[in-house]
Amino acid sequence: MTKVCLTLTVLVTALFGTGASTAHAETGAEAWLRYSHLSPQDAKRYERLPGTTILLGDSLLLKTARQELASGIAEMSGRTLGEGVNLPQDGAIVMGKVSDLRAFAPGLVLPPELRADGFWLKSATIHRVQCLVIAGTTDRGVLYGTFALLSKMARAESFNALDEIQQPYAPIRWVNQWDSLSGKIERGYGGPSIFFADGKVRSDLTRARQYARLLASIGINGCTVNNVNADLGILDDGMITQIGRIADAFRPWGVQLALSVDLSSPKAVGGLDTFDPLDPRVAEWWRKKVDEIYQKIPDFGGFVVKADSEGRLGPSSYGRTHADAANVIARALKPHGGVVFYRAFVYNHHLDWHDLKNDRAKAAYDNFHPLDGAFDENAIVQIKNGPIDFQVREPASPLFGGLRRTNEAVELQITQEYTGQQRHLCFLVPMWKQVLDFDMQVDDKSTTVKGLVAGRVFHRPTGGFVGVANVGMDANWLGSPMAMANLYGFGRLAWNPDLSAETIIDEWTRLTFGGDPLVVQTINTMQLASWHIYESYTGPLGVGTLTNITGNHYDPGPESSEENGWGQWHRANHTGIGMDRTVATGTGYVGQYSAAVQKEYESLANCPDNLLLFFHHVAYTHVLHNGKTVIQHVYDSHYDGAERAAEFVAKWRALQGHVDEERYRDILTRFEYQSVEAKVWRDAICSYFYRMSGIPDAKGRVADKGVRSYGENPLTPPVQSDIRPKVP
Ligand code: GCV
Repeated sequence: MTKVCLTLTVLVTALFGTGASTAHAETGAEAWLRYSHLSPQDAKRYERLPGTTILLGDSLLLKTARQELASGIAEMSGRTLGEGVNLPQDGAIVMGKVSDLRAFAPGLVLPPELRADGFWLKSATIHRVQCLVIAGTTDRGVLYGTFALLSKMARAESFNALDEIQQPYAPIRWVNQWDSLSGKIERGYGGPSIFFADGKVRSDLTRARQYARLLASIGINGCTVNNVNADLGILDDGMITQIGRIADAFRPWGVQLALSVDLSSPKAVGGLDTFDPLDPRVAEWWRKKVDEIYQKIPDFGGFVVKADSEGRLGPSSYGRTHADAANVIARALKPHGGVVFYRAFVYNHHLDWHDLKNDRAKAAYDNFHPLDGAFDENAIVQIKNGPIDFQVREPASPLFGGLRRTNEAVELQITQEYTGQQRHLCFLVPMWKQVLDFDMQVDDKSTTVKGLVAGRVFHRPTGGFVGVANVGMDANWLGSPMAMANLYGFGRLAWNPDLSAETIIDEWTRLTFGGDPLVVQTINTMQLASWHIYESYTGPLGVGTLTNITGNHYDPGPESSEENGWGQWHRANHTGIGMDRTVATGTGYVGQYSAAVQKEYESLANCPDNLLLFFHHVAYTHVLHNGKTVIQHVYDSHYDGAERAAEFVAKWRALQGHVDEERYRDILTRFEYQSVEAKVWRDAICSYFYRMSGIPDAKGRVADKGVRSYGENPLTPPVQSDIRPKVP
């Protein structure tokens, strides 16, 4: 299997860089850009598609767009597009900026002003000839319009009377990679880095080019290539020259490259005796370093900074604020148009857990709310979706509603660190949507998280969406073909957070597996149910994490997530469970929300069951809104979740013969593994709470299986990567 994958990878790699794809070797490498040959019936819809492209301009991005269109159409329909300058009698596909279209087709009524990178797809008559227009406000917009058109064709949507405007919800639509120069990826489950190996940039950057193409196809316009726990060597002169090669690979796809940097760099590698952000020598150091970067990478995007967090140095070393730290870098970037993302993931990981008022969840708001208005206009505070750390369910971080005069971006985690590490199916779009749609009710007005981060609520100059992706060298990018729905979904939501999870998964499934109704219906249903199922057999009722928090963040480990400084999670004891975060009797975290949201979370009566244990400590016998006691719900949820996870196997088996054999087998093995793993979780967690509470399961299923909280799974999923955590 591995050998086959490798051989196919080489084949794909050889052909894929320019946008041309292969004869569809089913490794998952092409992800949603498969451009499968259309059935004769579907192909009929596109018979009248013009056979010539006319490009209004000659920029690199426009040329990329034309090439992508030509190769996509050739693969799907077998037709070869010609390239023209003048309109032929049988029409043309006209591609260019709206501003250039005005001159080319003066009679055409153009759409009202679009935002940057927006596009217009229009079936139009130009000079009495029937044409198809792909127009963008920017060259990047034309490329995005091209991908949108090809996606429609791949899903057999008609182009008749096409008249569609799309524009991005926010200017920032970035991914972060947590790659280190050694080639390892922190929390990466899809193989080693596509950018770095052995302390250097890889000599072959084919995968980086392919990645940029995938990102562009879903509207992502920036990528930070190295870990937020940044290697100090990333800013070495020689390294910047090497990194320039990655930027070259990204450029044709309109993806800006950015770097994570360590705040202590001026001292650690810059030869200064300080990194105090208010020291003029430090400001000068950053200015020179940034100038040097822009000389080599003129379209450089900017920096991401993790400071005073999990052992990284920060402004507290000099009694300075996070705004001081962000601004010294922002000012160096400003003349070049770059931005700095300053992460709000700042907390004390040595909290005294004996003190019940201590609460890691409060940290981001406590640290950043007082600094509102102190950040420069090209600084963006990057905020994780929840107040803790990418758990299976958290409320939206109150910090989103706590900044009015500061740019914000939401940080979502595509790589499934706490949600099954790509070995379990867990489609995260429904979870992300709950956060993005959450109404913070600032000033008693409708103020959704998506509106806040996009800068729409408080009229900020920039902001948006960041996803921690962590793709790797595995042929299928994330280690599992099904997990790619999360990367696709992130891009689609960053482009348009109003899209429903149903729409997004339906697009993804059709593009990834084709339009067979049984396949589409089965995969869509499984994906849409998967987050809830995973939550049911791992950590229901908003209990946070029950995973092994001090180890691999994967196995069940409810004991490990208590009584340590890294955070207080579930506070289970012999009488009750949950973390009291109320204002009245708890840590006071609830007080960080607007008054209207506080009302929802502060009282047991209003708090939704699915977040109960995040906000309240209750007796095991407390009765939920759904009528069950907490302990019985815990038991039932784990049994139900494990059963539903096991059903994935039979559902998938029904697709044999409808999905190519290679992906069919690969995914089947994963579901078989997951079905066993879900039972391991069920037994570990039920057993733990039975020991804790002493209350038997009303249905007689639960027994005390001993203190070791996780069992053995004899199955292993197919592993393409050599750096996955080992199954215990
Ligand atoms: C990159 C969590 C992860 C870390 C990660 C950190 C962060 O703690 O476990 O691996 O570090 O978040 O987001 O900075």
